[in-house]
Amino acid sequence: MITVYSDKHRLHSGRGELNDGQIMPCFENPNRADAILARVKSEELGAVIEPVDFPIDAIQRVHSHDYLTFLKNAWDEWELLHGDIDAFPLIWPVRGLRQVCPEHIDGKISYYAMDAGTPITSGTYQAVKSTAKVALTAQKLIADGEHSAFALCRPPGHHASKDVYGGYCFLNNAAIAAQAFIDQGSKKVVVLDIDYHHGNGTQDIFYDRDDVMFISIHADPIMEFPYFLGHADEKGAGKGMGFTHNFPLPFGTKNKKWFEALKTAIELIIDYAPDAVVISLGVDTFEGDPISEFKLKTDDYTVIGENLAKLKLPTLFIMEGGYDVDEIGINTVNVLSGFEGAE
Ligand code: Q9C
Ligand code: ZN
Repeated sequence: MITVYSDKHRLHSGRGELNDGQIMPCFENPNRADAILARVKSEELGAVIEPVDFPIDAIQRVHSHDYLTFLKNAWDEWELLHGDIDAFPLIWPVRGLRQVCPEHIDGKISYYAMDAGTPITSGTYQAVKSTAKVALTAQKLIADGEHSAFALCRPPGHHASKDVYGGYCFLNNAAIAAQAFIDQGSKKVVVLDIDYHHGNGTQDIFYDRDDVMFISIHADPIMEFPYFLGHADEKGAGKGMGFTHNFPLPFGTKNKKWFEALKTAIELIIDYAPDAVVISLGVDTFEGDPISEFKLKTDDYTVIGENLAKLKLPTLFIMEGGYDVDEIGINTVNVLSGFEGAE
């Protein structure tokens, strides 16, 4: 399996995130991608290639013009006022407040952010543009005939919506790739999100559509981030009704219950019969993950890959979360080699 990777992920490296009431070192840091790349190489998964350039259009199919302009200028506007300090929001437009975007950078950050865990730094915009290109390059490999490909995206994307960033995510790499399949003629695409957290951004982007089915297995939002989306009764809207499927699971979930949900998800995919599958691949379901409460083990990741291969569909893996840096490479590459081994 070919891996698409760019060193530009390093340009996004926050100094800290607000976690449990304290500024702590970022869980989402460059060491994650370094560890995955090292394992891809040591396991000889396949060639590692650089992303190619893409016009901004492919990103604009998913994200609004105003949001992309904000991301492009946010750091410069912030640094001018506050200096070389990571940019964070301090207020949110909650119930009773108006959704009107302010002009002051502090207000704009608060308008577009969903959490205080996601710093904007000097290199964030360049890094996230590059990671969208990583996703699009891997998507193109599949459009050109590869059966599978791995987009080693960092930072991740599935919490980012049309005009919202947060949960360590800025551009929704999986949604951008799924939309690219549709724009190139695919009639039906599935995004299967197996990150520990609900992919609220991806769900929101495709909620009223029947050409992109969204399926997510994740920690129940009554207990876990992103808290405000991902319940089982969210099924889609309008002509998208019935094309969103959520499998919220409790803290402590082990492989048995997790694989039951995966089995149901796979049956849904078979019934839908898509032209391609995009996997939002998070390995923060791992028992050793520092911010998560599921209990999957290293060998389970191989079985996940084997199960996904049974679909016999073109499959694009997009990297999302996973914060146990010592094990993230092993667990991620286990999914990919499990997939290849079962083909
Ligand atoms: N106390 C992804 O996995 N905050 N994002 C965690 C823990 C946000 C995770 C705080 C977690 C976002 C892509
Ligand atoms: Zn996650």
